[in-house]
Order: sequence, then C-alpha cells, then structure tokens
Amino acid sequence: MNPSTAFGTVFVDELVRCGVREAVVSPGSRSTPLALALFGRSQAGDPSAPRLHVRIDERSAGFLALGLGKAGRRPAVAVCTSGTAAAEFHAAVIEADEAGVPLIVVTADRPPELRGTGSNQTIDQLKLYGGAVRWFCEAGVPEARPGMAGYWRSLACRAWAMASGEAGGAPGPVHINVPLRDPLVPDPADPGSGAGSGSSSGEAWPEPLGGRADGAPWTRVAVGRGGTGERLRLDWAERGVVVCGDGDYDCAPLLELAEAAGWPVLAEPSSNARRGPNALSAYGYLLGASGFAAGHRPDVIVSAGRPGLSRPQLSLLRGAPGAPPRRHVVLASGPGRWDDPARSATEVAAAVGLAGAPSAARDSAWLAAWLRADGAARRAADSLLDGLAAVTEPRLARDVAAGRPAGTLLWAASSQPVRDLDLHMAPRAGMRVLASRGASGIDGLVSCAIGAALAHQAAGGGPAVALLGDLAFLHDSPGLVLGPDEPRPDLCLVVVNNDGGGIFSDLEPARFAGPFERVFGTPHGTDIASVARAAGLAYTRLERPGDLEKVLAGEGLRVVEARTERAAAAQLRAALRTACAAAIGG
Ligand SMILES: Cc1ncc(C[n+]2csc(CCOP(=O)(O)OP(=O)(O)O)c2C)c(N)n1
Ligand SMILES: [Mg+2]
Repeated sequence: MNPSTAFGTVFVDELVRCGVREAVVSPGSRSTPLALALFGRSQAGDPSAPRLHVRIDERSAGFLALGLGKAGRRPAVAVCTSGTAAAEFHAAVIEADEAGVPLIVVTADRPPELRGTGSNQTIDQLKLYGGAVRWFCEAGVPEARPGMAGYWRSLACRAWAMASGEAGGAPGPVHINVPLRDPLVPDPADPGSGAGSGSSSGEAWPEPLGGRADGAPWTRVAVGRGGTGERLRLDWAERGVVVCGDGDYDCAPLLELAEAAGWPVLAEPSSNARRGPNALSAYGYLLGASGFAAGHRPDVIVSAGRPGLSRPQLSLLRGAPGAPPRRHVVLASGPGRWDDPARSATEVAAAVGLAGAPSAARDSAWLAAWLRADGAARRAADSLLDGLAAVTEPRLARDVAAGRPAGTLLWAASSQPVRDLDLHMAPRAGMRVLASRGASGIDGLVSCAIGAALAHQAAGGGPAVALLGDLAFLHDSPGLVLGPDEPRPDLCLVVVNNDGGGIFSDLEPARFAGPFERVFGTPHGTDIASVARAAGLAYTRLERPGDLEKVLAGEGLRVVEARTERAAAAQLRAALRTACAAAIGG
C-alpha cells in the first residue's frame, strides 16, 4: 500500500471510530485518498458506516457539514482538494467558530517541495482560517515507516476531541491540512480501493495499520466541557506506574493514587512530584536497563504534565515496537491541552480515581520490585560518585538537590543539569524545582532564574539556587547586569563549566570526531570569574565535591563555578549506566 492510500484509509477509519457519521466530499485530485476511503467506508454497510454527501461547490459542502454538525451535535467532516477549494470552506468555518458548531475540515495540499514553485493549484493553506479554528494542524507527508499509524490515529482523535468539545473547550471548527504525495490512488496490488474497515493488512507496510482492539478509538478523550468530564476509573489489580512530567499542576491526587494502588512514581524533577514513599530517584536507570524495562512493562501508565525528559522515559511511554502500552491515561493540563509525545494515550481525562475499595487483588510485589531496583541503582550510582575525588556533574546535581534547606527554590537549566537531577535527585519535600521545559531552550535562563527567585522570595520563600550549564550562563550573561535600584534576589548561580555543550557528548553526533568539537562541543574558553566580576557579582569556585555547602553559603546574587570535563563526564555517565544496570540485574 502506498503512503497516501494508507493515510486515507487509516485516518478515515479512526475518524469513524471516534464517531464521525456524516462526511461531505467535494471533487478533486489531491484529496483522492480521503475521498476513496470515505466512499469505501460509506459502502461498508455496518452501523458505524458514515453517510457520504458529495457537493461540487466547497462552499455548499462546508455549510452542509455545518448544518449536519449543528443539528447532530457531533462533528461532520468536510474534505476538499488543494487551492481555492480550501478557501471556499472559510465562511462555514467562521460560522462554526462564532456559533460553537463542531466541524472537522480536512484540506488536501501539495507536499512542501511543490509549494512556492508555481506548481498547479497550490496556495498557502497553512493556518488559512486564522483564529477561527479551535485547532490547526499541518500533518506530515505520509511515509511508510514505523509510528505512522499511531500518528495518524492520534491526529484524528485530537481533531475529533477539539472539534466536539470533549477536549475541554467549546465545540467548534478544526482544520487539518494534509500534504499528499503521488501516487494518490491505490496500487494495483492493493486489496480494494482503500475501503478498509480498519483491518488494513498493511502488506509491505512496516507495521500493522490497524487501530485499537474492539474498534475503540486510539485515544478516547473525556475531559468534557469546562474540564468536568467523568473521573476515569482504574483497576486496583492492574500493575501501573505514574509518570509525572514537567509542569505546575496539583500532583497530590496522583501521589495518593499511587500509594493506594501500590504503583511507583516516576517523576521528573520539575514536576515537583518526586516525594512520598513511592517516588523513585533513579528510575531513568531502571527504564534504561533493557532487561528490567522488558520485565516490568506496566499494564497501565498514568501520565501528567509534559513528559519527555529522557529517552528511556519516552520508550516507556511508547511501549515495545508495535506494542504500545495497553492502557495509557493522560491527564489533561487544561481545556484542549494534553501532552502525549509518544502518541500512545488510550484515554485523556480531567481526573482519575480507583474503582471501588482496595482489594486483595493489588499486586504488592510490583511496587516492591521497583523500589528494590531503584535502591540498588541508587546505591551503585552513589558509591561510584562518592568514590571520585573530582567534582562531577551528576554528583553536583545530586548534592545540590539533597542539601538545600526547606523553602529553597532550585532552578535547573535545560541540557545536562535537569537530566542529572532526573537521574540522581533523591525524593524530597520542601523544595520547589523549576525549569524552562516548555521549549527546553538554553536561552534567558539567568533572567528566568532571577525572576523566579524574586517572586519566590517576595512570597516569603527561602533561598534560591540555579544549576546552569556554561553555555546557558553565557547565553544570558546580559541578564546578570542589574542596575543599582533593581530588586535583587538571594540567588546562587552555580555554573557547571564543561567548556561547551556537554549534552552532545551523549548524543549521536559524538560519533563524528572531525566536526564534533567545533560544531557541537563549541568550546569557548571564557573566564567565568571575569564575567561575574564584570557584572559586579561575588564569585567562588568549587574545587572539591565536599566543599559544596561551604561555597553555596552566602547571600544575594552570586556565582559559583564548578569546572568539569565533557569527555570525562560522558565516560562517567556511561559507567553509571553500566553500574546501575548490573546492580539492578538488567
Ligand atoms: C536557545 C537554544 N539554542 C540551542 C539549543 C540546543 N542546545 C541544547 S543543549 C545545548 C548545549 C548546552 O550547553 P550547556 O548550557 O553548557 O549545558 P551542558 O550540555 O554542558 O550541560 C544546546 C546548544 C537550545 N536548547 N536552546
Ligand atoms: Mg556546558
């Protein structure tokens, strides 16, 4: 099956699973895969088969879909080809927005390489309807590679949820623009014309194209209007894990749930959920140890916030190849917002709870296994780190987090500081961890940390510490310059100076020795003390790991430099992974 046909078949199948019962198509060539798939499904004769309507004029088609959606109170789908056809939907989209009518508009488009070339029937369709839509998405050009089926299915589910209001906002129009590459018609060898019922065989396709079992949608979104959706019930007997990603959300109910159910809590530092008896401190090592990860696949994952800090965590969310997690419940972070970077969510909910009273069905061995492995990894990592005389990045992160008094604010830079914390921070209460994980930039972090410390202290909070890489520190060195009348925080900026971007030594470019240093490592040789001095700030250098508390002592805005080496740090991280995997037995 070619990619465009596979897309049409899978996407339409998923829309039908979501609940689409009415589809309006206007003639055109670029939209062929969608038109054929909708025609095929409309002929299927099963109760869920959508009714197909064809209108020559897209303007009429758009308004027909609007009427169907308005009276039926569920999104109808309108499909058109590329060019001015898409613009003809605009009036119906505006009415759907103003009147709160659910509507899914799918515009076929030329692939990127044909845009802006004078290619026939090609206009700029990106965000064509401006602010009138609840959600716009430019889909990727369909390709025959693993992960596509989940991508297309989750896309359809989001479209349905955003249009219907099930995502938590008001119903309204959504726009999906789909670039499609030739061939647009099924290959001669394909069974039928893309009229699959979701049981697409996926022959010559790198993975099964079918959806969830029993015709269920890929992601069932039940946030409800105003976030008042039902509370999803989870089963005590299931072996679950709670994954807390970055974000400012109330994690207390999740921690209670984990305790009641006997599930481990895998919390990123800036989730502020790494506390309580079920929180793990070395879960990254557990998930990264293939034996442990394979032997401890959960029945259910509950995730909140914005996960995605580490590859092992993403692998957990993604599941084994071709075998996504059986159940992955994502807690919405607000109306129309939920984070599912692995596109594996089976349900999106405003809240979760456990079904009924605790029962003997609870598997206590499950939590014990995670805690035992976590303890073993922790001890292995600690003994390796404590045996080194030099200042190292992982130990610095561990000790900074562990030693801060209650009421401290800890700002963690993107790049290695927040990842070192993720792997080494012991669970604790009484400290707030913040990080710019929205877009994970290394820019503006001195100013962010100053702003956060000022707000923290204005609200009666205690001292503040920031753990910054040298590039992040230099990126925002102008942020160090404060005029004499400016509010000044009590903030110790700890600069982990490995003379460049240490994170790249742990990534694939490290294999390319020739360009690596200049293009990725980016050593700069800057004298951090001089930078601090230029801004009139006190400066101290951490020479030995044991001196940490001494150098952190002080008041006001100040700089502490910890010098490390990138190559040595990469070796140490590899050694830590090996030692932890051995200790876990995975
Ligand atoms: C504004 C911005 N530019 C580029 C990047 C890509 N980037 C991610 S980590 C990194 C290196 C950061 O170096 P440093 O702050 O010294 O931290 P280290 O990796 O050494 O821990 C870069 C350039 C980014 N995230 N944000
Ligand atoms: Mg660095």
